[in-house]
Amino acid sequence: MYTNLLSGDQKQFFDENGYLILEGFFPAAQIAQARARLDDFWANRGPSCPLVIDRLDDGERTYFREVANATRQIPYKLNDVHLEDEVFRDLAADARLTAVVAELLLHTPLVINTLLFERSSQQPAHFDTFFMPSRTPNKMCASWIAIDPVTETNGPLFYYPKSHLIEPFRFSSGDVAAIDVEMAAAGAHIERIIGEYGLEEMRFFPRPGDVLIWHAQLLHGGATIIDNQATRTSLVTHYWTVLDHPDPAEWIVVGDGRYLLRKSHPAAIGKSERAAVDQFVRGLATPPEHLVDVPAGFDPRGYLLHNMDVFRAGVDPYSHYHHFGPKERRSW
Ligand SMILES: O=C(O)CCC(=O)C(=O)O
Ligand SMILES: [Fe+2]
Repeated sequence: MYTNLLSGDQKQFFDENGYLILEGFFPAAQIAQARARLDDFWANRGPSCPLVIDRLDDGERTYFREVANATRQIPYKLNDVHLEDEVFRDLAADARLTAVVAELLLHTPLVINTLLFERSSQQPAHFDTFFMPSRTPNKMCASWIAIDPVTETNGPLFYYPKSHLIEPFRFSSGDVAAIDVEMAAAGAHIERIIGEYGLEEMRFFPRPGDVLIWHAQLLHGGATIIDNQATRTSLVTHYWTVLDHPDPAEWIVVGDGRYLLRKSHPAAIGKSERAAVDQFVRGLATPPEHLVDVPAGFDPRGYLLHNMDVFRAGVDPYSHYHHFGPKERRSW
């Protein structure tokens, strides 16, 4: 186990600014291996490959094994490659990187997902807590590992230093987790705080092997792609801590005490079916009081999207989780 990898100045910088850049963190050979592995993925997508790919132009989610080779030319995101491949797992859960994350979160990190991009997400400014709030507030951060060099033309990651210090936006639930129909209001709030606090946009122009770590509440996004020919491969890893999943049955432990959340790959769900899930969730009553073992922060939408058999059977996600969730190791 590594300890004290960060200087006091680095920790203070992270606390004050909401991000930290680690130049030359990964050796060139390891990064070259990751780039080659991505080519392998595309060349050898077997019928049993469970990976799911999101097209970022139309939001369509498909099984990686089913998409045409031409899909590689549009912005896309491959989900959770770390569960299938040790090269990416060893980046996301690198012993030194997770030790750094542990020093920032003051607890043992748990890899909850990885997103492998070959181009910018072109995602507008957002907080990751919209989509994956940790159950223990602020015990979350993300790492962004550069696999390709980044320039102005291939859609750099952008971020707003110190934005993590601003009171978080709360949806009508009182929570930071996004409610789909309120995203326009969240976007307007973001525009407003950028002006009000005079937040300054910074862009990350890393060399391969550089890493940027951001705080759960740091405002960031992916810049517009100017040159679509120039790839901008990067691996994003989101970490919670083991506090959020205290049951060791939920961990995959690798090497010397590095923890991945044990989870299944999401199902590939078309846009119309996803809209049907959203509608179903909007119509749900709050959980009946006797369902006491539904954990705080339980996400009924996420539960259905991960367990489409439950949705297709028309079963209430709270009730299903209560009766079968933990027993059947259902993820959400
Ligand atoms: O790299 C990007 O384009 C942004 C990625 C991002 O915001 C994320 O994965 O949380
Ligand atoms: Fe993000």
